Amino acid sequence: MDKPIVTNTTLLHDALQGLSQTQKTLEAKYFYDAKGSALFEEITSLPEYYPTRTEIGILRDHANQIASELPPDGVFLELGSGASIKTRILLDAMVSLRTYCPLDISKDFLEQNAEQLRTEYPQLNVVPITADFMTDITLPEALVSRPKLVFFPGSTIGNLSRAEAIDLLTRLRSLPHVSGLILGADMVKPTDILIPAYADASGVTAAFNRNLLVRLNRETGANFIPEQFRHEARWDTDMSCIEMHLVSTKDQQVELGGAVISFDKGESIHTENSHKYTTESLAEMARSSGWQIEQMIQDPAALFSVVVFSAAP
Ligand code: AVJ
Repeated sequence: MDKPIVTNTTLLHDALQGLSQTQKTLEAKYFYDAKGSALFEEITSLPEYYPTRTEIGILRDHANQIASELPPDGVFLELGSGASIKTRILLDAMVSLRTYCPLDISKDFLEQNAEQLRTEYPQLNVVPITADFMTDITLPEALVSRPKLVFFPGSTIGNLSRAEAIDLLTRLRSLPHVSGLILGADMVKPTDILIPAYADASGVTAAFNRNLLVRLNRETGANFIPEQFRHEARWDTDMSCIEMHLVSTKDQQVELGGAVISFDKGESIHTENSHKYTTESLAEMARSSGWQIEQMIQDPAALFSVVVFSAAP
């Protein structure tokens, strides 16, 4: 038998680790290869997937009010790609902004988007920072003493556990000269809205979920048959969390990095958590991380919140 070709040893290591647990898991961060990123883009315009369009609506309707949070000579620091329409809505409203720092783990993506923004906003100093905000947020020396407003949109925070979210918010609160944080957070709502948002009728989210297995096959030489796993979205009431799973449709075995992984029919791989919040749980997170909630801006149906945190003591 030929030895499978492994091009991503970190992915192989993490997958072996996750798939050897009682509840098999794969980490959601691995969704975003080129194909996965394109599928996520497609998800954001699905009729069932309300978060992106709702957050954009809130940002548009309250752009000036949010932009007024920028302190004089402030740096606007965004966690995430900075590629999006959301960034531009706020950049357009922040007429006095001189320095914009997108922070992202993917260097190529960052540089490409930074170049694009420099042409669109010639007066703006775009300073991309390649970093994993889950481990370290180190700013260039020239920016350390400048006042800062942080932007963390998209309910990306929802992927984090409660403890991880509080740890991140605490680290953001302790950035030198930080004055505020604009956070996008998705709210708890009835399951007849939540479940279809994560299990759409046209099957795009299912393809996004199964693409993890396609990626594992390509980058670790595994031999998953993606069609033999069914996409499922579940609501965990206690955790206020949507869980995505890939459920094995039969007893089967998969080879991965020299190991054989057995699946019983009906056994699942847990692939993502997407936490949903309430005004109370957001207030509690703020308290636990040293932030003050200044405003909680919502759409009329209260599906999504853009929360304005201030560092005021
Ligand atoms: C990118 C983490 C905000 O949780 O809604 C969308 C990812 N997963 N559909 C979310 C996702 C399935 C998304 N976040």
